[in-house]
This record gives sequence, C-alpha cells and structure tokens, in this order.
Amino acid sequence: MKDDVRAERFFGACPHDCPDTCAMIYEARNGLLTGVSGAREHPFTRGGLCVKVKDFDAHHYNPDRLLHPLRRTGPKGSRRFERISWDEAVGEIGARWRAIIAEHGAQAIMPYSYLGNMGLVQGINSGDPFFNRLGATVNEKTFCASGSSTAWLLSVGPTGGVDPESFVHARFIVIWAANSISTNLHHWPFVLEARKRGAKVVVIDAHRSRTAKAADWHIVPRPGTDGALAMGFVNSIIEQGLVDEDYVFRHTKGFDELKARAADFSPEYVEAVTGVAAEDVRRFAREFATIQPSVIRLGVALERSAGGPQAIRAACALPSLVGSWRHVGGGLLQMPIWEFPVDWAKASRPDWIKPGTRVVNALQLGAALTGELALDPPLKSLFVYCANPVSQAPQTNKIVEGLKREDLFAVVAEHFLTDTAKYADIVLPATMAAEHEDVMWSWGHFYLTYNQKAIEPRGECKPSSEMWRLLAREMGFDDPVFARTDSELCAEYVDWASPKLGGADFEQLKARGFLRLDVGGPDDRAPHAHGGFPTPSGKAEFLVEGATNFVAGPFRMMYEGGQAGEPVDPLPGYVPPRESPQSGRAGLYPLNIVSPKSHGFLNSCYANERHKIKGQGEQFVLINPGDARARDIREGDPVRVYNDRGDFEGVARVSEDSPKGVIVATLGYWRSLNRSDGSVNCISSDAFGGLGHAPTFSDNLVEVRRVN
Ligand SMILES: Nc1nc2c(c(=O)[nH]1)N[C@H]1C(S)=C(S)[C@@H](COP(=O)(O)OP(=O)(O)OC[C@H]3O[C@@H](n4cnc5c(=O)[nH]c(N)nc54)[C@H](O)[C@@H]3O)O[C@H]1N2
Ligand SMILES: Nc1nc2c(c(=O)[nH]1)N[C@H]1C(S)=C(S)[C@@H](COP(=O)(O)OP(=O)(O)OC[C@H]3O[C@@H](n4cnc5c(=O)[nH]c(N)nc54)[C@H](O)[C@@H]3O)O[C@H]1N2
Ligand SMILES: [Mo]
Repeated sequence: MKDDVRAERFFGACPHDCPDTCAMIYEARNGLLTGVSGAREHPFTRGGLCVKVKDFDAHHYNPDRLLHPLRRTGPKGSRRFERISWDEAVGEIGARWRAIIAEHGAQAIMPYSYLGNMGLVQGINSGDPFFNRLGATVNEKTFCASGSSTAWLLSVGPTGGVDPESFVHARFIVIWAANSISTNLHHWPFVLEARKRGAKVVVIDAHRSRTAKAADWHIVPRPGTDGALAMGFVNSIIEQGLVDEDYVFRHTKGFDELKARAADFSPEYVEAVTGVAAEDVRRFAREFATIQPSVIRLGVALERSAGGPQAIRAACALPSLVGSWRHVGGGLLQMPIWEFPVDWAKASRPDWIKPGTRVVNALQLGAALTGELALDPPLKSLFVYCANPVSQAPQTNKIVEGLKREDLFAVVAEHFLTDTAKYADIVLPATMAAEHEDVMWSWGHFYLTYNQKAIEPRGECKPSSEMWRLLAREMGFDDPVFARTDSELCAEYVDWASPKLGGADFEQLKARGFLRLDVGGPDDRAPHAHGGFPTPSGKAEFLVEGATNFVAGPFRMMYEGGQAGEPVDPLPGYVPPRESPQSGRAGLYPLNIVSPKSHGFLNSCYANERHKIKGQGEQFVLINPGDARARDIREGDPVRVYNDRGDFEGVARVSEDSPKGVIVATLGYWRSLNRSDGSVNCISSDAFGGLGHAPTFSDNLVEVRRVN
C-alpha cells in the first residue's frame, strides 16, 4: 500500500445485535479498509469500541470469509462445495423454488433471519418484502426481548422509558438480569458517573457476572424465580407503608388487585422460593422506595424462563408504586426502540402477506424441519440470512437432523461457513458493514445511525438488498421496491415526517452520521412524571383486562395476525420454572444451567476467529465448588453437560461465582470448533416461556460429568 494515498473517512454504524449500536469511523486508503474507530462526538458511545469490533477492519479481511457463491457437492454437512457464479446460484434457486411452488405451494418455503445485521436495508427484515410477495411461510422471530416487550406493552405501553443517558441522575440503580459490562458496555460509564454522584448500584443476577462483581450489592435469585422476588418487593413496599399513594391514585390502574395478589408473597415465602434472604427483600423494598430517583434496567435475560415475562410485569410495577417516574433518571429502561420512527410497514410489507398464511416460530425450527410440527405442506426450502440457528436456536440436534434432510433445499447467505451454512445446498457470500450502505435504529439509545459504504465488497460478496433485487427479478416480481437503490431504501424506511425527527431529513443524517431523536434531553426528561402512559387507560396498568397473549417486539410489524390468543393473567405474578429442582426431571438432571452471552463474542459472531477465541477462552462450564466436589470435578477438568435433548463439552471452572445448583456456560461457541460436536443449545428446550412466545434458555436442567 502506498503511503502517499490520503485516508478517506466514512461514517460507520456497528451492525451488531447489541444495545449500543456504536457510531464508528471507517478509514479507507486505496480502496482498502485500513482502520475503524469509535466516533468521539457520539454522546452515548463516545468513541469507545468493544473487544469484539475494535479490529473490525481486520474482520473484513479474515481469510476464511466466503467470497463466492457455492454449490454443495458432497453429503449435507460435509463442507464439500464448488464455486459457482451468482447467475447460476440465483437461477438454481429460482428453478428449485418454482418446482416446489408447483408441487406444494409457496408456503413450503420459509425464510429464517435474525439480528446478525440490525440494519434496516441489509438486516433481519430486509427480505420480508420479497418473501411476503412470494407467499412464503412467515417466520416469527421471538429470540430476544419478545416476552419482555409483551410484558412491557401490557404494563406501560410503547414508551421508550428512561433515557439510558439519564441514569447519571439516578441514586438507586437496579440492573436486573443484564451483564452490562459485557453486553451493554457503553451504558456502564453512565452508571459509574451516577455512582460517583452517590448512587448505589444493585445487580440482580442468577450468577456473579462481571457486572455483579462491580456492583455495590448483588442479589442472587435462583434462575427463573424473579417473579416471586418482584412480587415480594411489591408486598414489602406495601407492608412497610412505602407506597407513593398520590402517584398510584393518579397514574396507575389495579392497585387493590395487585395488593391482594402480592399478599401471598411474604419475604419469608420469597426466601424459600428464590433463595434471597427475607431481610434482603425488605431492605431492597425500603431502599428502592426511599432512595430516589430509583431506576431499573431490565435485562433481556429476565424473560428466559416460563415465568420470565410475568416477572417483568411485576418488576414494571415497582417504579410506579413508589413514584420513581416523577424524577429525571427514575423509572424503567427496557428498550428505547418504541420511540424510533421506522416505517415498518414499508420495510416489511406485511400488507403483502396473504390472509391465512401460516406462521412458524424460529425457536421451533428443529420441530418444523423434522416434521414434529406436522406442517402441511412440509417445509421444502429454507433460506437463512443474518442468523446462525445451529449455534443460537434451542434443540440444535433436532435442527441438524432437519438440515440433513435430502429433500430440503437450503440456502444460506453468510460471511463464513458457519455451523448452519455448512448444511446448505447453496451458499451466498454477504457483504460486511463497510461494504454497503445502511441505517440503524437502536435498542439501547435514542440515536439513529448512518452507515456509509466505505469500500467495494470483497470477492463477489453482495449486500442483502442486492440479493433481494436479483431474486425478485428471477421470480418475476416487478414492484418498484425491488428496483430501488440502497440510498433510496435508507430514505424510505425512515418516517421522516415523524415529530421524533424534529424536521431532520436523510441529508442531515448523511452529513452528521447520527441523529438524536426528539424525545427531550437526558438532563430534564422525565417521561411519566405526570403519568401519560401509552396504554389503553393512559395509566401504568398493574391490572390488564381482557388481554390475550400476543407477540410484540421490534419486528411485530413484519406481519399481522399470528397472535397467540390465549388469555393473559390480568395481574403480574409468579410462574415457576418448567424445569427446576422441584420438578420431576431433577432426579436425572439436578442442575440449572444459565447460558448468557460471551464477553468476547457477539452471539456466534467472532467465535470462529482465533484471536477472539484466545481472548474469550475455550467453552467453559462454571460450577460451584460443592457441586464440583460431589462429581469429583476439579478446575480445568474436561466435562460433559447433558440432558435428554443433547450434550456438549467444556472445561470446568470451579468457582463460587456459580451458586450451588447452578452452572453457567456462555453462548456463541461453534459446535464444530468445540471439544465435541456440541454447544450449549444442544441441551436447551424449544418450549415457549409465558408471554410473547419468549424463549426458555434459563429454564433447563442438566447433569455434568467429568470426561475421562
Ligand atoms: N459481549 C456480548 N454482548 C452482547 C451479546 C453477546 O453475545 N456478547 N449479545 C447481545 C444480545 S443479542 C443481547 S439480547 C444482549 C443480552 O444481554 P443481557 O441482557 O445482559 O443478557 P445475558 O448476557 O444473556 O444475561 C445477563 C445475565 O442474566 C443472568 N440471568 C440469566 N437468567 C436469569 C434469571 O432467570 N434471573 C436472573 N435474575 N438472572 C438471570 C445471567 O446470569 C447473566 O449474567 O446482549 C447483547 N450484547
Ligand atoms: N442458550 C442461549 N441461546 C440463545 C440466547 C441465550 O442467551 N442463550 N440468546 C438468544 C438471543 S438474545 C439472540 S438475539 C439470538 C441470536 O441469534 P442469531 O442472530 O442467529 O445469532 P448470531 O450468532 O448473531 O448469527 C448471526 C449470523 O449472521 C451472520 N451475518 C452477520 N451480518 C450479516 C449480513 O449482513 N448478511 C448475512 N447474510 N449474514 C450476516 C453472521 O456471520 C452470523 O453467523 O440467540 C438466542 N440464543
Ligand atoms: Mo438478543
């Protein structure tokens, strides 16, 4: 590379599924990406990048990247492929699909996508217009924050809640089932700033995470028992006379009913269920009520058990009970997405879904592919993009069994030959973020972020948008949306007329790289100081009447219908885990497993890069010394974790960080790179948690053995 070529700078936006959505700067010379840094002037991400993307430029040049379309030549999963052209790939997909449609109808085809890329134009929903136009089965996506969102909408409505930047004004900060230092890194400085100003930081977590270690107080409930804990807080706030009666009277609905329900949750009962000392339940209630402003950051992990979403409803009641919302920095933070002026109707075209089109949930991919769901017509083709189900979805052995079906035509668009892509019939090479244009919303702050194309794609990689254009032409779709450029789509998928944009337009976003939504400033914004909740009653609803279960979440606009239908408990409460030491399975599988995010990976991204694996360490299994001793397991021993759904191997880390009866193995590792052909989702159940078809990743029993 010549030194005399001046570096060009471009606006970048981290495309990953992370609340932080960092504003970045790409540096390019001679058409090559030569550097990536954080944009210093961004008020939330402030120029910092995490360990995962700090060498994002090198990620683009990873020698293992897929650079050409591939066609399978060996048995499924054998990794034997031949290089083909895009014309051949698209032609073959078209031919196979036309045959499938003629024989079984278009619903025999299903897309499967998730947040490998969060961009509006290149990400999770980018294929919706194409697949809805095709008439394919609708893929319901409830991996993440869906149960949480259903609970949120029932409790407080689609409000952005407390600005994460307003946390500096809080005096009592509760981080509930989130490991911020690993998963929401750019929020942590706001928490530390609050602490410098005198705030107390409480972490409620089933194990001693990095964030729990850094907290002033770590409260440790048994996995999936948070509903009882939250109801115990409600009980104790009421018992100790700490209710803000004026706020409750003016701005909430159903206090008397909530009080009656909470009467069953004495601190002593809560101690028996959750393992949290009765005195700690009382103390938390007292401090949360009296040290104002108090605020709760609801982690996604709180939803991952049978009672998760009901626990979130109970937690949502707390700030209203004690009037935290009155203050700047007081209340609840779930996800700011509810304020984003994204035009989902344009981005996803739910109006193109023909009435009666079936919906298959992503968590049940294995059951759908193996025939367990008895789908008619059966799935004959699967198109995976921005997702890696063999690593990330539950019951992965069932998924692998389904992907091996000779009569399934599978296409995977990817950066790498992942544990999923290796089973594809056709592999399509996708661009990385510096190689395409996009606009990002965020689920962790109030900024819209622009991602400029900085370099030409490597090899024959194509952006998702171009892939849909080619497939639309192949299938004969002539709607104008399939002829738009990426810039046009970026402009079209944002609702620029929304008051949240305060008159800004796409040109302004392009000129600055990011735009703050017009939701009030973090130093004076108290969104519900005077109530005004966007619920049917206009109040925070402890009691909801006549509601049925529904799937919410950021992607609810991608289709209409497919509602789950069963009645919702009018009140928050405690639903015990499906799999707990009290359940029948415990005789065979006595340990609860929690499988949170890895510090060094982003879901399964980067888990194939040697230097990232080195930083993160190999798949470990955190086990309490007592549980380890009982199984003759010592630090560093290879161990096998198993139940009737499958197994995986890891290395034992014996530590009090895991409470007795709980093991922790973090998520993301590729099973093909692990000690055995297994990873943590081999053991997880595909059952839904309570509301919103939430996953149950924290609701699984296992046993652990030393591998000799
Ligand atoms: N480094 C990194 N950052 C990420 C990701 C990543 O893979 N790696 N993924 C991104 C994504 S997609 C998401 S959704 C977010 C998720 O971010 P978080 O919400 O932080 O989720 P997790 O890290 O899965 O789990 C957080 C904590 O919840 C605890 N926990 C699990 N079950 C329970 C329970 O039943 N009760 C209680 N009280 N605690 C429980 C775990 O012990 C864990 O320490 O992170 C995002 N950021
Ligand atoms: N046990 C357990 N399982 C879990 C969780 C848990 O906590 N525990 N968490 C769940 C949660 S919260 C989530 S969000 C899901 C995440 O599930 P997924 O979204 O399936 O996870 P990723 O590993 O991020 O997979 C994204 C894939 O998309 C690819 N990709 C990235 N960008 C692009 C692009 O532009 N185009 C294309 N075609 N591909 C791209 C990446 O290379 C990667 O292989 O996992 C869930 N699974
Ligand atoms: Mo997630």
